[in-house]
Formats: sequence, structure tokens, C-alpha cells
Amino acid sequence: MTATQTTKYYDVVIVGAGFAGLYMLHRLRNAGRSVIVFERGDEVGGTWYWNRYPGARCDVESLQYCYSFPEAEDTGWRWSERFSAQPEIWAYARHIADKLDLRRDISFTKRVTAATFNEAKGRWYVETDKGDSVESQFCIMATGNLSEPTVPNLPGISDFEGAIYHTGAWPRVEPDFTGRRVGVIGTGSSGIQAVPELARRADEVVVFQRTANFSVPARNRPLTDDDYEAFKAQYPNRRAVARRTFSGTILPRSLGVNAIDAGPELANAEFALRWGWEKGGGASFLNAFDDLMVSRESNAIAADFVRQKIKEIVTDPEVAASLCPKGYPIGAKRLACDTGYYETFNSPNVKLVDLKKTPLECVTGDGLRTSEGEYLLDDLVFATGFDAGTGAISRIDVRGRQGKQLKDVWSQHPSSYLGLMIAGFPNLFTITGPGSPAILTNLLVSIEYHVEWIDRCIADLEAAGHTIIEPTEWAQEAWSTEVAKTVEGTLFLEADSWYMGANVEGKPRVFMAYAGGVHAYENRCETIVAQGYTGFDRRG
Ligand code: NA7
Repeated sequence: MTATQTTKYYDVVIVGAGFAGLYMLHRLRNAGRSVIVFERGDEVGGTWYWNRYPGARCDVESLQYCYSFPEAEDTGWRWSERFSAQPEIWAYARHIADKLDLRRDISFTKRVTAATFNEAKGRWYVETDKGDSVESQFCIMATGNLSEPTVPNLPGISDFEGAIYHTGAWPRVEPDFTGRRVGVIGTGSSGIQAVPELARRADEVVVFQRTANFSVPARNRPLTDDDYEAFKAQYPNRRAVARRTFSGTILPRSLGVNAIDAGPELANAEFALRWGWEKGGGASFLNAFDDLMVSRESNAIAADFVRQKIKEIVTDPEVAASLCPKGYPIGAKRLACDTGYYETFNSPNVKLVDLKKTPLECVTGDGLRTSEGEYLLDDLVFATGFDAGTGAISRIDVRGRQGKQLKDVWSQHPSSYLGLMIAGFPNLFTITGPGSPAILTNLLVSIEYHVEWIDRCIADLEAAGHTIIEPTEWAQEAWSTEVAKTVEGTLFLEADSWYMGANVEGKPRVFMAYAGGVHAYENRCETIVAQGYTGFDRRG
């Protein structure tokens, strides 16, 4: 579209009011810029707004999965558990929005449908499904990595007469599952978290598993005042240390050796500590040794440990065998953290259907049919994941220079420079975009770094007397090569994961993250800035 006199101008349009959009708004507003945020939900919170399914919980400790910037401190917030559940994280997002008075610049229930760059004017034109049309110098996608749910196109799905839910688009009014027979399709993190909770609420739960996933106990517990004071006493230091780690999270230290050198006996003893209360919870399990994601032999020791635990917990040997993941390395798909998942299969009201043995044939009016027979169900819960990384942005008609469509660019390769900008799309930023380490890290740490980087980048651009910034093609290609190198030789490449885009038909099979760690990544970005924004063309 072209600008009309009625098109309202903002310095910056932000798409999304999750943790990324909220902090970005705060930073830019503090810098004196006019900003509007478009959010498709009717509240702030992003991922934690949509993923309100029973059992939804973060796998990063609450005291680390929160903002660390000064104005977010001392706002009177107190986490109640070691790993927070969705209602508390969502309440935190709302609390921050209140304390920083963010809502006045957020336009809710608006889905951004198009963003078009007008080269002659150096402006973005952004449209929503509610008829908004605004003009801005910069456009920032704070759309999240796991925000476009995928529902498999199962034959007969439209015949189903019961209710259908997706864990990533859960209704605002909690469904009542009392007395109902619920089918859950999908056993990634979301299914693994939802199943124990649904089993408590429903009459019967049938879990349809295509691929068994590795899961370790979350070891969640209430946060005592002592825990709280101990962490808070060293708070700034701990947050700074986290940023110098691989994952942006402080975890029990690795033993500093390879599991293969330690040998199975010592390795299993350490895994036992990390399965238990002593060192357990979150990503601690995979942090035990240095070679778990590069050595097949070491990885097999860890995988065997988990399989042995499953066999000890699940009383029916056939069910236990089906629940044991096989055919890919532990950690190559995101390791799930559960609270009583495997134990749930000992309940008389929970049944596992192994789709590898009895494939799904179709949905019927009142259930699901596999090669073995029909399961009668009142409700279907899809825990089938997301078109991750590129999905949410690709659904917006984003057009850069010469009408180039971002969806087309990404249909070949999820290209970007630093996960922050894309060649051909001037003044468009992506917070935690593909090509950054974000999806392998504590997202709050990655978000804060990107927000601060973008804020400074815009200020530096202005100070240098320019109005346009865009990465060069060569810098972007070199970055893609560098990203690919970080994952070369690792076991991440050996699973059909959403990290690889493998869960979405037709998506390029490329590992979407920089796997060199938060610290190395931030150093790279800082060097690029210090050298005068190497790889970026600044003009206008
Ligand atoms: P995931 O991890 O992508 O898991 C999706 C699950 O759904 C997985 O078990 C899939 O099996 C299953 N799935 C997908 N399509 C089908 C069909 N057609 N039939 C049967 N089963 C299917 O998504 P989550 O929401 O659990 O987790 C995403 C991230 O959120 C997680 O990694 C954390 O970072 C938080 P498959 O493995 O493809 O055989």
C-alpha cells in the first residue's frame, strides 16, 4: 500500500506483546521514541498467554526466567515455586506491564497481516486484520519462536463431534474435563506436561504417541524465603554470570570431563544425582558431562540411564517399552521436564497407544481409529507443536526491497544476519530470530540481549546520521555458514526435531539456531558493533 495523509506515523512498530515486545517497548519509549505494539491476544504474555494448558510450566528456574533490567527489579514480585507454572508467569508479564505502564501503547486483538517496506520513503507500512494501517521507520518482530501452533491434517478431523483443543492455543475459559474421555495426540514437552494433569481431571485419558520423548523429573518445589534470600543476595552477579554461560542459565556444573572417559559407573552415579533432588531439574541432566551432544557413546550412556528409569517406574513392561525413546540421541530433541509423567501410566484411567505399532488411520465422529480399533473420546487435545522459529513471521505478508517476500526467502533457508536482521529487509528486526542461539537458551536472557542490541543499534544509526540499516548478502551468507559450523559434528543433527524444521512438511531442513552458546554469540555481536557494524550497510 502507499502512505495516505491519514496513515499514522510511529518511529517503531512492534509486533507481539510477549516478554520480547514488552521490554522492547519499554526501552524504546524511554529513549523518547513513538511506538505502537500490535498484539493478537487480548492481554500481554505471548507464549505464556497462549500456552495455558493444564500442567504448563517453565523448565528454567523462576529466578532466572525473569527480566534482569533494573526497572523490573523491586517491583514487589515474588516467585512461589522453583519452576513456575503458566498462571504465575503470565501474572508476572501482566505485573510488569502494569508497573511500567506499558498497556497504553499496546493495541490488543490485532493480528498484523502485512508489513511492506517503501524504498523511496524508507518507511514500513504495517496493516492489521482490524483495518489498522500505520507507517514507521522501524518494524520489530517480537513474534516468538513457538507461537504458530500446528495441527496435523488428519483424515476425518472435521467429523469429530467433541471439543478440539491445541496446547498452544488453549481457551481462556478452562474446559471442564470432569467425567470425560480425553485423547491427547503428541508427546513432546507440552503433551508430557499436560497428560498427568489431564489424568487428574478427566475420567479417562488416551495418549497417542508417535515418537517417545526423553523426559527427566523437573524436581519442582516451593521457593522458601531462605532460597529466595540466598539467590537475591547475589542477584546481579548471578544474572551476569548466566550471560557468560552457554545456555544463559546457571546450572549445576558439568563434571568437566567426557562421560566416555568417566565410564558408565561414574557417569550413571552422576546421572542419578541429576535425576534426583540433589542436582536435578531443568537442563541439569544434559549438563553433567562435556561430550553428551557430540559423542554417540556418551550420549548412549545417558539415554540408557533414562530408559532404565522408565522401566523402573512404569509397571506394565509393554507400556514401559513403548515409552522408552529410541532411534535418536537424548537432547537432540528438546529434553522434556515433567512432574509425574511416566508414573501417570500406572493409573488405571490412562492408556498409551503406540502409533508406531498401531498407526493412526483417521478421526471419526466420536473418537480416533488406529489399525487396532476405535477409541471413543469426548475431547481431543493436540499437543502437536509449532511451526517454530520462522512460522509466525512467515504468516505475515512481509515485503522488503523490490517487493521481496520474506516467506519466499525463508522457504529456501531460514536466513538472517545474527538472528537480528535479514538482507533485503531494511530496518526490520527480529527478536530471537532464526540464526541466533535463542531456542537453545534461557529465552529471557536472549530476549534482553536482543532488545538492548536493537535499542543501541537504532541510537547508533541516528548518531551516525543515517536512517537505514540492512545486512549485506555476503554477511548473511557468512553468518549462515558460521551457524551451520556451530552444529557440525553434534548430535543435534540426528533427530527429526522442530529445531531442524523437521516437524513441518515442506519446511527447509536446517538447524535453526547458533549452537555456539550465549556467551560466544554476544561476543560476536559486540565485536561487530565495536568495528562499526561490520556486515551492515548503513545509509540514508
Ligand atoms: P513438539 O516438541 O514439537 O512435540 C509435538 C508432538 O506431537 C510430538 O510428539 C510429535 O510426534 C507429535 N505429533 C505431531 N504430529 C503428529 C501426528 N500427525 N500424529 C501423531 N503425533 C504427532 O511440541 P511441544 O508443544 O510438545 O513442545 C514444543 C516446545 O515447547 C518444547 O520443545 C519446549 O521448548 C516448549 P513426532 O515426534 O513428530 O513423531
